Amino acid sequence: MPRLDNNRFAPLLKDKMSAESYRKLIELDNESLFMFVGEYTELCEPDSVYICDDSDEDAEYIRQNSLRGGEEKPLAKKGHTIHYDGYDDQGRAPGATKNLVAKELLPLMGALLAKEREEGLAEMREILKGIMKGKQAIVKLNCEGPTQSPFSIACAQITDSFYVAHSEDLLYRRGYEHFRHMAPGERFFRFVHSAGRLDENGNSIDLDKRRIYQDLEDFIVLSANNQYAGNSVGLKKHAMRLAIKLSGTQGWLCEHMFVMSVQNEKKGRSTCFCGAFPSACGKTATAMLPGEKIIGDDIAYFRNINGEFRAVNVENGIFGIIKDVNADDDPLIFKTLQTPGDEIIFSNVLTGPDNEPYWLGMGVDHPVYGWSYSGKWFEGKTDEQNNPIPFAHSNARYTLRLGYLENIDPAYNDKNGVVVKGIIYGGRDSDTSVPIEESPDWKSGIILKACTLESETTSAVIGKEGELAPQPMANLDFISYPIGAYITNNIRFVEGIEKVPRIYAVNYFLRDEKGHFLTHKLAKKVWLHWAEQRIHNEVDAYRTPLGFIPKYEDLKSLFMEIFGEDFSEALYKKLFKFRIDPWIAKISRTVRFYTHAAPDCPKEYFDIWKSTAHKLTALKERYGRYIEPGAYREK
Ligand code: SPV
Ligand code: MN
Repeated sequence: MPRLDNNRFAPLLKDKMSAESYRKLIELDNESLFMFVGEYTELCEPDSVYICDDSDEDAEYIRQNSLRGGEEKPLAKKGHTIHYDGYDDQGRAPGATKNLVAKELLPLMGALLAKEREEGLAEMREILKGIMKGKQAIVKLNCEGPTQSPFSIACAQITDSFYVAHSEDLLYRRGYEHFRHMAPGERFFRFVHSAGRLDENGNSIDLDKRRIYQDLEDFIVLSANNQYAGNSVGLKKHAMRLAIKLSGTQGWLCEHMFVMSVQNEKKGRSTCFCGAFPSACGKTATAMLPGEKIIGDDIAYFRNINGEFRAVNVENGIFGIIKDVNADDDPLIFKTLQTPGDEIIFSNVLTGPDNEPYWLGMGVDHPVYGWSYSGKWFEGKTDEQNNPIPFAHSNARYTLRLGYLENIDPAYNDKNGVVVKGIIYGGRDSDTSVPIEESPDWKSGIILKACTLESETTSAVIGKEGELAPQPMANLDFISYPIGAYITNNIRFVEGIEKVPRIYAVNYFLRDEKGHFLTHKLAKKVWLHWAEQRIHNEVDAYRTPLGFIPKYEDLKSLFMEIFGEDFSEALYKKLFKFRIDPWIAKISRTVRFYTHAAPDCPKEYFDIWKSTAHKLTALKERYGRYIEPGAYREK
């Protein structure tokens, strides 16, 4: 391959790589890839560079090195390992995360994380200079979506963390062969990550220099001085921000959504739903419902393929929140997490004296001492402010391949994706939205169900927990171009789609006056089966000011059929009454939010929110504070 051998980086790369690695790189005959590896090898100065192909030998090389260097430690069960992110590095770090955009675009970015591009790149060059000294850099090629499909986006990651490379091997489809088949000059996403200087426990020291900068012009993300996968694993949230930007210019969508199919055994049919929920609001639990089939739990690409609304799961694994995963609430994941032989990385949970992992809400007694994200842990341990340190972090996670799950949908690898019939938007509120409501149409679904989504903040993001925050499409942290245009692209995506999916809003978190949840965790299965029946035009519904809700009898039958459980009419009325005041308040928060968050938001959307609030205010005169299910009449 003389062409690349003459490249200005060839001598450097030959020097840093084994002959085998160099051969793997040069065989791909991809000049951009060669330049990318060369440029960042020159800047980051690793001692050596290892190029991975798709072989199991290379996957094992990564795994073994992660263990050898102490980034992961073996747990009692075969294949299970534990990784600890450093203290204060256990969630996404929005303060350190920026979308790098041209100066002219900055005023339109509103609430989005943004920084002037040239300034950001210069800052990163400083931080990355020599950052990999003393370490090996691993170059790993993966693919977003099934390989060689209309959805595929090839990705190249350089990292000095074997844990990050190992996570990518579990979470994404291997992409070396995909690169081999790419057309000359075809775009791919590029990621550079360094954990930076490490302390004696292998944790990143320079958290003050933690940065995650996405260059949206060049489709490259630079990440330094962190380990938490949401900050370090290129193909996850970094690629998502790049894909959102790219999709916005190409007419497809990248959404923060699970993909799953509801199984109606009686009718012998499988119906695909996608759902957006902010972090820790029941997304994985919905995707993993017992008796249904999972395709993915976090990120979906949507494309119009021959007039059909089709989706793929971008990923090949799950990086899931482990808190509250127990035998009763999430039986399938719980069982998988106990299965020896499966390759599973646990992170930020307690390692007990028996070398088993223990997490919050596991449903078993945990040991009174062990090793945890705060180091050596013992019952009663407190931090500097005298606050108790829990034995495991509330954003502790598990990382595993989807293929380990017994409920995987056989369609999950289909190159053209699956046809989507329903879209769900789910937030977390204790007193506003009903458990499930169907939107009258796509556009109002986007404006009144997706754009009004809010959530109480959780530990998936570093910062204060429990505050109500707007979360357009559950995607606020990942939208990478002005929000108004993003909403419009969502609305317009269905132009030319023959059968437009129905949109549903769900809320699993309604509480009674004493603060107790009104339904058990698996009740979501009933809401989904109701939506499935609606899609197949088998159940009627009551009109509400914002859409349609189930009738009592239909839910009663479903609770009986699915759980053998009685569902009382009193509970139904409590759950499904339309709460006018909280909705008016929600809409006024929405208007306030978009006014500052989305400077490019079209007036039309504000008009819809404002007229909805007026309509609700008028309805209060007629119905009082609540509208009982079935009582509402459209004028
Ligand atoms: C989320 O918080 O939405 C996640 C985990 O999926 S992270 O990778 O941290 O974004
Ligand atoms: Mn997510």
